[in-house]
Amino acid sequence: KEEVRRRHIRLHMEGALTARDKVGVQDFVLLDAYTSESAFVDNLRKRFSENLIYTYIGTLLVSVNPYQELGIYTMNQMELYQGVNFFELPPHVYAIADNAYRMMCSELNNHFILISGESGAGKTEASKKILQYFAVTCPMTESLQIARDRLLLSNPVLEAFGNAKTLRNDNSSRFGKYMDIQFDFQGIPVGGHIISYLIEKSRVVYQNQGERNFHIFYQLLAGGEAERLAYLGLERDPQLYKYLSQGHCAKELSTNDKNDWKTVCNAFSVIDFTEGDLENLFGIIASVLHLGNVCFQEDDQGCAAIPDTHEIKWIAKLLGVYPSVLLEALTHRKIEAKTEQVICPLTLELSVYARDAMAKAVYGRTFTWLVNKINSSLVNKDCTQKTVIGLLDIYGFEVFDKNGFEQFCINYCNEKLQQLLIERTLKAEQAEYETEGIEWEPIQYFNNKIICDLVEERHKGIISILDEECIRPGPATDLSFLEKLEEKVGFLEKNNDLLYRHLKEVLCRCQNSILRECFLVAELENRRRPPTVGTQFKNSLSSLLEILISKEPSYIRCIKPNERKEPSKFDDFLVRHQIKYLGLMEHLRVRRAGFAYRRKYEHFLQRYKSLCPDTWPHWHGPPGEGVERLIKYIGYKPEEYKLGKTKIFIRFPRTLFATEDAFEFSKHQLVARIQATYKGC
Ligand code: AD9
Ligand code: MG
Repeated sequence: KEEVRRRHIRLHMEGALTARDKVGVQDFVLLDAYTSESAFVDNLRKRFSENLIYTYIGTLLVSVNPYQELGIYTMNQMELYQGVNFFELPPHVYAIADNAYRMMCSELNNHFILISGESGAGKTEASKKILQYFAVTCPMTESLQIARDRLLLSNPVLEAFGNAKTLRNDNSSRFGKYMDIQFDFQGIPVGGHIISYLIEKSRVVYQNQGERNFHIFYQLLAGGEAERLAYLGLERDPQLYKYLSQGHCAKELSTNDKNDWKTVCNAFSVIDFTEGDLENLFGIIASVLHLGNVCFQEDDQGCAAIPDTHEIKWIAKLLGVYPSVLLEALTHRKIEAKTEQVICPLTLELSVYARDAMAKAVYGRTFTWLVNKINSSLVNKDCTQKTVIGLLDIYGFEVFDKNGFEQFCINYCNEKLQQLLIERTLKAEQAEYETEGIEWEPIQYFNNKIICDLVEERHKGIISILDEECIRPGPATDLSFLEKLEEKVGFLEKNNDLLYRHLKEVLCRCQNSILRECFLVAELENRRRPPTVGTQFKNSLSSLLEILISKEPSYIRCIKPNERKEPSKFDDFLVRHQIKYLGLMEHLRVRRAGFAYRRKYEHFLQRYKSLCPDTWPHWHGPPGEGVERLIKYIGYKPEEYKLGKTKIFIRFPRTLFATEDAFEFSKHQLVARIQATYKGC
C-alpha cells in the first residue's frame, strides 16, 4: 500500500508540475490573480474539463458536480487517502473526511463537515461518500457492525420520506440534515444522531409542474405487496391520487420506485422497525393519499359538505378514528366562547384548507417521529467515551423568479452559516499567525452580520415583525409592506401553519400509535399559541450554531456546473453566480490575505531537500534551520517569505512555482544522485 501511495504521489507531482497550465492549480491560494473572479472560474473550468472535480481553497474543498460516474470512489482510492498528509494527494472528499477523522483520533476533539451549495450541486452525494468512507476505512468489531449498517441505512429511509424529484434535482433533499457520527476511543463508529430541519411540508399537498411528492408515496404504490395495498385501500396507479399527480410526472423514468421500495424495506428491517410500526407508518402514508382525494361540495347554505364518504372511511380505519368525527372536523370549526364551545360550519375554501393542513401536519410530524425512531436505533448506550464528526447537508441559497417563505428561511440559514465560516476562518488565520509569531495584518471582508440582524433581531427583525402580525387579533392593519408580503408571498399563513383545534383533537385521540406520539393531548391543554414556523426555525438554527461552534470545522462547497443535469457541460455564468453567493472569493481573500502558501518545516524540507547540498540526502539539525539554509541557497528574497515557529509562510505563488520548477529540473539530477548514493550499498 505504501508503495502504491508513493508511486501515486510521484505521478501526481510530475503531472501537476508539467500540466499546471492545462489543468489549473489544485489550490486556489496558488492563483496569481487571486482576487479575480474570472481567474477563479477559469481554473475551475480547466480542472472540470479534465474531470478534476475537486479543488482546494486552503483546507476548504470546492466540488463541481460531474453528473457522471468518474471511478474516483473505489476501494483503492479509499485506501490511498487513509492517513496521508492532507496536501500530499490531489484534492478529494476523502481527504477532508480522513483529515477530520485523524485529527479527531489524535486530539480527541469533535469535528463537523459543513456541506453547502445549491440544489443539485452534490451535497447529499458528498455526505454519502463521507459516510461510506468511514464505514469502509475505520476499524470495526463484529459486534459493532450493526451500528455501522444502521448508520448507512438511515440514508435510504430518510431519503424516501424527505427527498423528492424537483425541477433542479431528481433526488432533492427537502429537509436540512445534521448527522453526528459517534466514534469510541479506538476510532470505531459506534452510533449516531440525526437532527432534521424544516421539512418542506407544502409538497405533500401541492407540487409544481414537473415535480413530484416525496418518493415514499410512489415507492409504496410501485413496490408494495398486493395484500398491503389492499389492506391500505390503495391502487397501484399514482395518477389516481390528487396529491401525487399535480406535477404531471407521477411516473418518472429517472427513478426506480420499485427497486427503491426494496431498499427501503430492507433498511427498515435493519433499523429495527417492527411490523406494527410499519403498519402504522404506512397507514399514515395511505391516509394522506386518501385525504387528498376527499372532495367537498358547497351546500345550500354555502357550507362545505363531503358527499362521498368512501375516502373518509378508509382514513378512519387506518388512523383509528370514528368516520363521523373526522367528517365533522373536516367541515366544521370549534370556537371557544367564554363558557361554551360553538361549532361553526366551514366554507368550502376553509374545508380544503383544513384538509391540506391536516395532511401537512400528519406528514410533517410523522417525519419527525421517523427521525426520532432512527435515532433511538442509532443510540449506543455501552460506549461512554465518544467523539463525533458531524455532517451537515443543508440546503444552499435559493434564488427563484418567485421567492417565498421557504426561500426566506433557507437563505437566512445560509447567511448564518456564512457568518460562522468567515468568522472561524478569520479567527483560525489570526490564531495561526499568533502561534507562529508572525505579525497579523487586518483583512478587509464583508461582514454579513447586518443581514442576520435584519432577519433575527428581537423586536426589530423580520421574524419578530412577522410573528407580531400573526399574533395580533383582527385583520392585519399594518403598513402596506406587510400587506404586500401577505398578498404576494403568503408569508403570514405559512408562518402560522395553523391546524384547526378540532382536527388536532381528532388526531390526539386516534388509535394509530405513531400519530398519538406525534399529537400529544397535552398540546390541547396548553392554551398558549405554539411558536410560529419562523421562530421555531430561528431557534433551531441558533441551537445548530451552538452545536457547530464547539467543534472543529471542515467545509465542502458544492457547485452545479449546468442546469440540465448533463456531464461535461460547464456554464460559466451559472458557476460564476454560485462562486459569488457561496462567498468563495471572500474566503479565498481571507485565506490568501497575507501568504499564499504555508507548510510545516518538516514537510517543506522533505519535499525540497534535494535542492540544496546542505540538506541532501539528510538534514540532522532542527527542520527550521534546514529550511532556512535551503531557501537561502535557492535565493528567496526577504519580502517573499516569513519564518514562523513551526512553518514557512510564502507570500506569492510564483515563489513556490519557481521552487517546484527547480525541483522538477533537479529531478534528473536527483535520480542520478540516488543511484550514486545507493551504488555503494
Ligand atoms: V438538493 O439541495 O438536496 O436538491 P444536492 O443534495 O446538492 O441537491 P445531490 O447530491 O442529490 O444534490 O446530487 C444531485 C445528482 O447529481 C445526484 O443524484 C447524482 O446523479 C449527481 N451527482 C452529485 N454528485 C456526484 C458525484 N460526486 N459523482 C457523480 C454526482 N454524480
Ligand atoms: Mg440533497
